[in-house]
Amino acid sequence: MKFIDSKFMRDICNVTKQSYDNGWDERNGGNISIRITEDGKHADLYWGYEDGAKPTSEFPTHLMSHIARLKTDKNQRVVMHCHPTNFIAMSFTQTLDEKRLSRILWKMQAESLVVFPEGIGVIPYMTPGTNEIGEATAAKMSEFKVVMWPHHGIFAVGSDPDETFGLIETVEKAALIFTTIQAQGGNILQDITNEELKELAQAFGVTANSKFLK
Ligand code: 2HA
Ligand code: ZN
Repeated sequence: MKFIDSKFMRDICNVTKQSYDNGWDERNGGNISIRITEDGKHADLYWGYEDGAKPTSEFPTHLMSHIARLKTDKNQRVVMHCHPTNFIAMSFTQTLDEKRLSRILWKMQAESLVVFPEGIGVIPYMTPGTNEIGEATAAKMSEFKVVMWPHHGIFAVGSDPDETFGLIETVEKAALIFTTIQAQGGNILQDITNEELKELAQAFGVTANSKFLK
């Protein structure tokens, strides 16, 4: 019996290939999981796990993030992790402040706030693959769909692989624009104002994180 529909399987192949082609999954970097909606009593092996291979080292974060999102939005069944270059670079040059980083990313393009109106969560740098980083990420996942892992990458959630990858792409595009601005001298002559962010949220019917708009 198959517990995941074939469209999801195809979409996983497509988004992981795109992520690799974008340079966000060097070597064995990146991982993705889908919470299946069965009774939890069955497992179905589609491929792999041969010659002693094990699930991703980030399994604790995937599992705990699914548990966290299930309480917030049970339709969000996909958790994806990868290493978007410009987003990671910002974790070196910018203070690790959720409000500040969220506002920078929101202001880089008019789409940003519409795609991640909660802003982004940020955890401190922690050793990957540990239960501790899983717990810290899951704690953020109750409020945010996107969590920055400083000096490492991104964790994002969504209702299907395409939506989740689209979220990562949007965040990374904003980070790329920020990087390009710095490369052009960093002198911003005009940008999207806080008032305009509020208007954007209203126009698109999304609830922006009010703590980050104050
Ligand atoms: O699974 O990206 O963080 C490879 C990784 C670990
Ligand atoms: Zn990683």
